[in-house]
Amino acid sequence: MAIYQKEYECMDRESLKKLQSERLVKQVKRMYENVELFRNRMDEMGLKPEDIKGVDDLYKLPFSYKKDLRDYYPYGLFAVPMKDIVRVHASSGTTGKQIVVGYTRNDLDMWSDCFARQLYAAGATDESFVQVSYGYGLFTGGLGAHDGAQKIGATVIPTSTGNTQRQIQTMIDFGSTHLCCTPSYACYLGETIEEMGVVDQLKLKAAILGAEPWTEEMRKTIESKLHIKAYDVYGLSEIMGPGVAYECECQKGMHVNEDMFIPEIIDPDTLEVLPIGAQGELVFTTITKEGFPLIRYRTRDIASLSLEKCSCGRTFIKMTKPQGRSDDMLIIRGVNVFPSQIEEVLLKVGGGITPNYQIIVDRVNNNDTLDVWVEMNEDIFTDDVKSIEATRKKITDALRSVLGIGATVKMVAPKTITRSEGKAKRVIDNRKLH
Ligand code: DLL
Repeated sequence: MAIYQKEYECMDRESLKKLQSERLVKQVKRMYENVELFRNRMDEMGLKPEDIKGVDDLYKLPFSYKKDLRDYYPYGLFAVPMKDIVRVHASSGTTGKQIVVGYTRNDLDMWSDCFARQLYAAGATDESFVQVSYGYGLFTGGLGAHDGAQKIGATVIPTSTGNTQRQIQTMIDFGSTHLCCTPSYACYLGETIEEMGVVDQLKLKAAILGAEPWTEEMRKTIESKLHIKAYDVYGLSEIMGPGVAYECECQKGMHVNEDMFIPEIIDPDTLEVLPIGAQGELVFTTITKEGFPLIRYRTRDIASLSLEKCSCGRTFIKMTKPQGRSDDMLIIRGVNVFPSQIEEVLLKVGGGITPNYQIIVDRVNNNDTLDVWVEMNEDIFTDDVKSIEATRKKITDALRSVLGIGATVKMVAPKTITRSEGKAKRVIDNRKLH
């Protein structure tokens, strides 16, 4: 498959380190001059821009946090005058006040390269039809994918989310070859396509899915429902948007766009930088961003990095699929549980259950409870009670063995769990209400 910017994507590691170092030194100097919070933090540490001579000095720099974006809301961390900011995006996340990010013309250009690299890696060209079913608006998904598709000269079909049956008709009529949306929406589209019985009318070859955690089991489900190859794309508004890291045809982790972002993995408790391969919190430094640069931003996403040679030829480091934000991690009866672990169990058990589920956590008599609602498909739903009970037991046993704690599994009728058009809301934690 073609590589969009081989000169960067396949750069030898030594030249890449040199490029990163040059860019980092410039970025630190620019930020010290233009971002008050950053200057204050450096001053407090007795650190001057001249002390940063290259990537080996990165560890000396102060971290930045989501709270900084809230404290300096809306524009207090921008490093250029507002006249140079040509677009803003915002993210509300799952908790609290929204955060605002801004881009210069050059930032948008670099960002579109990030997504263009992803599209090429998924086999798209100027002859492709890219349907963007991420939400358009303040969310970075829609416009981020849109600009990338336009950059490679593909025909963009900007459907945004929602109106699922019409989306599918458009997909058929306009001959969409590449689909960009969240994995949960791809699942919903797949389910509706099946119901409409139109899978053979699709020209779809690949989907580029991200913005929320999803498992390998979910990938298999989507690929088989839509008859496509599904690629994982990672990003976050604070750093850029979709395309901070992108998956190649090998589907073994996502290449981080290291000419623009330097990743680190830290231990979130000790703040120690961990060696390549260790799992921990992802931290990013933006080395080309002008409008809203960030140094050592703590993403709260849990992942690991790998420098293993990739057979696609790209030399950029790879990150694993984040299991979820540490903020999304549930602590149930003292045990850490990621919703994605539950998804993995459910889809592995398979046999009559759909990829739709809901996790309900509560506290009864000072004890945490974990309920997992699993939606059945029509086949098992109309089966006898015995086989439904057997599946329920299988799931209960598998959950206990993977999570190390018991869960109450409830099998619910087809179509009872709300479908998602954007990021799915899998967890209801009622403990916060008490
Ligand atoms: O979700 C940007 C994006 C749009 C990425 C479209 C990919 C595709 P935010 O709304 O700021 O930005 O949310 C960022 O979503 O910190 C992760 O926790 C999660 N996330 C994003 N991509 C993935 C992924 C966009 N591929 C937050 N796998 C991040 C798992 C992901 N989690």
